Amino acid sequence: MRIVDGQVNVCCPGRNFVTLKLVTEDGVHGLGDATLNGRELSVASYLNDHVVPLLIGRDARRIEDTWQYLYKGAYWRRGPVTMAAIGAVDMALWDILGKTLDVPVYRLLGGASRDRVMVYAHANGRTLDDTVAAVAHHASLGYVAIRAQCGIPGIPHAYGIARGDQPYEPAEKNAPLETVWSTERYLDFVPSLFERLRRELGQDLHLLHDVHHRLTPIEAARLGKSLEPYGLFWMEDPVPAELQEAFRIIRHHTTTPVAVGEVFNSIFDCQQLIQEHLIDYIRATVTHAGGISHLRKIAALAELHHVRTGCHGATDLSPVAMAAALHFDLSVHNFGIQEHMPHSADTDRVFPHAYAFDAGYMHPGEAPGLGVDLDEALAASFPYERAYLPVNRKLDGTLHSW
Ligand code: CS2
Ligand code: MG
Repeated sequence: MRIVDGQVNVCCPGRNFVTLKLVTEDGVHGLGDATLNGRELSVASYLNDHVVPLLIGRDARRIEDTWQYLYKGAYWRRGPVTMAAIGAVDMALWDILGKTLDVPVYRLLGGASRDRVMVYAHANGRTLDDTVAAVAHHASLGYVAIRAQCGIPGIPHAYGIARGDQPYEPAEKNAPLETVWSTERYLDFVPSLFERLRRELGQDLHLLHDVHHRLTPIEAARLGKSLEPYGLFWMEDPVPAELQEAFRIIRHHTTTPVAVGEVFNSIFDCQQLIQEHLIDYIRATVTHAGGISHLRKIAALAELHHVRTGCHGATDLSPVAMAAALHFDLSVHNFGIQEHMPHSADTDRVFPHAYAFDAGYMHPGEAPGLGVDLDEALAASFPYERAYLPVNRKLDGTLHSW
């Protein structure tokens, strides 16, 4: 079953997506998501110029060997561009295998370990009142786990808050938006949000919060400690994670569970975090961490150390990645939770899919392969638009972590 063609589709049905399509000599095609938010065209070039020519003529069934060939053969290992490209190839090959055998991908991964996949929603608001209302609204939609982000008094455009009446979308068209940050105001304010959420909405909901890499370890320890009375499901990305040993400081001071890894691209980014039990949830995902094959290795290491998965699932991961994540989530034993940020109606039309949401849970569906397609004619009506994630400065103008 030789690969005879590979095409890279770049489209913008509300936000940019890069999709790899591989075709076999039997006319079966598979899709992979290669979207790297704000740096999309670099992965498109990596695939078009350097990877697709190597795939022509290869046996599409040799998924692991192709992964090793692209990873080790490049000499230049790891990095988000390389790993997103390899991830897209890997997803496309699992998709092809499932279609060829006429089974959904999760069956090839050992079958379902659970009946359905718990997901968490995003709720955000400019004020405490707005945020409490947004969390209550998502609970009324059936979500059992909700991430709460709130505007901070005195901080314009706090992280994770929608602008105007639009749904929250991290990237901005043209130049990056410059936002302002104050650790002091944030640390003073955030506990009041969760105190109110618990008081008004009770103990049953799983509540999550994303710090977006903005604190130092001792500040993160203080935040975790101050949130302990509210029993969070997790505190996400409390500090930049390049320095894995820094998490020892957080761990030493607080029992608030820690989730990390949406920017990780390989098992080596989280090896120490997992082996030393410094985190509770690993958020690496199929696109940016080298596809289903590599993510399963991360999950297997995590399983040994009581760490569960919590895959990144923001809107910059396309429906192809969402489907792949759901097949992974359904099958892997140490699954924890899956992020779910619904895509725009245009995105859902460009990528028709078999996966579905029902009362706080999702399922990848029973279609063969990943169960997602790409409407290329429709995608062509949404051409690429340059967009960037915001940058973040302290009150005195110093560039801060984003
Ligand atoms: C966020 C994302 O979903 C999350 O947890 O951190 O919104 C993130 O900012 C984007 O996905 C970056 O591409
Ligand atoms: Mg995050």
